[in-house]
Amino acid sequence: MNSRPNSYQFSENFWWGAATASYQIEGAVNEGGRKPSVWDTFSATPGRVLNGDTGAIACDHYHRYPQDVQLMAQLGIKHYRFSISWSRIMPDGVGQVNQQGVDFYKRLVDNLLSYGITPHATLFHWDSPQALEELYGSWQSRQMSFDYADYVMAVVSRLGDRITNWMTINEIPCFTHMGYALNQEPPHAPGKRVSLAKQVWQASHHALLAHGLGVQAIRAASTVPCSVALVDNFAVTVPINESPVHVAAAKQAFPSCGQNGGIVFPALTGAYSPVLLEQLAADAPDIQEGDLQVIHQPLDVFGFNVYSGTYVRAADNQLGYEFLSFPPGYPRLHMPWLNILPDSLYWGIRHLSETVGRPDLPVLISENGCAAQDRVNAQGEVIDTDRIMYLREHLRAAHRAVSEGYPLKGYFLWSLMDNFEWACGYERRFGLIYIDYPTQRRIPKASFDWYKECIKSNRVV
Ligand code: IFM
Repeated sequence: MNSRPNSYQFSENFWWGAATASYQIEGAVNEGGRKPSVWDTFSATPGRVLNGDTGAIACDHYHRYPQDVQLMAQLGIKHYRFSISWSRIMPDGVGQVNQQGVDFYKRLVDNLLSYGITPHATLFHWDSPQALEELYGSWQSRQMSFDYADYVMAVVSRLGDRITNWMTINEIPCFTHMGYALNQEPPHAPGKRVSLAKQVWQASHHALLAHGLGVQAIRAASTVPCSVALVDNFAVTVPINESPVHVAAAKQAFPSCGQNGGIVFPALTGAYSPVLLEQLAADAPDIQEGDLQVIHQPLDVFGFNVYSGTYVRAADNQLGYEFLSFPPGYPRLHMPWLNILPDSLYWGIRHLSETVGRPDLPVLISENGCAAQDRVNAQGEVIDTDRIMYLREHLRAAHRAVSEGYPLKGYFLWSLMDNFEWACGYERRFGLIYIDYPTQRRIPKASFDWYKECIKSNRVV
């Protein structure tokens, strides 16, 4: 008998992992045959990124990956999610494959495997080749979807012997809706402003199509059985309390929250949400015949990135619900949007099952973590108890999902180490490992030891 009912014990086969992305950690932007991505151009443009930071050096992971993999082994993770840079593999976006780029990822993956760490590769985490931005405006063009699929084919046919866990695209709303929309704060590459909402939805439709074509390309190119996922940061509606009336309101509000109705719905059900299409009216994207079948590919797992959520309550209005804004003193970590709402993790998983209607689809938390105002103390330590509190509460929510029978397979903490946090540059730190950027010294934080203990004992400590 379990004498500690609240010990938050996970099953032996729960996957404990950590995540990063190419442009945020690799650096070496002019090495190994790589050519610029939209993020090189964007971050080099004055005023785009805080303090003028760029990913030119980042964590220098391109050179220091052996040390970073050693730290992963020390942490005890058995799963590592990273991304492959399109600009390293196909520097011009299309055509010639750059063998030096392929070789870098082979070295990294072989190193991971030698420590018994399973690689999970994201094929696109925002750093698309600048050449395609110049050629046809990247995601504004339908051609981008087909070029992405060719790139995927090139990667999987070369690395599919050692990587069997693939994630097509990370967070479509960010590089489309945030990349093109008017008044986007903070700005996001490519940072080109379009004049109509329809053009923004068209860009995300192209990204969905790329995902579908990418899944087909992975399955065609992999010579061994593999797992394929889409990663999305859909918006989570959280009931103000769990009485039936507010739970119903949270479900009803879900398709209209963020871009849910136009991204997670078509990807997982094969149709844009009718509620969203009605709201969008003339702003809805043009959908060609057959697109939705391509987009709605069978997946092996769904990657859910979760950081916060939106409270909803039932309301006596036409919709039957209302979204609630956060009160001024609501607890928040070190990003303007990082309101602490750990129930989002549980509710996101439950919505996938009950609201999107996919209880059959296994889920991975592909990102969860927080930025904190980390400081190295006089003893040379970083005591990030705020991060530990945030993570602990989210893992408890993950445990609730598992214990209620939802199909959660594992958890990837964002992030293994501090890195280039896009428009916020290096000022915002999400890592378990502190990076002293001037020296590139790695300092495991208190949260590193805490997570290590969770992994070792397979429970939330
Ligand atoms: O750093 C990002 C990551 O690239 C995508 N998901 C959110 C993280 C924190 O903002």
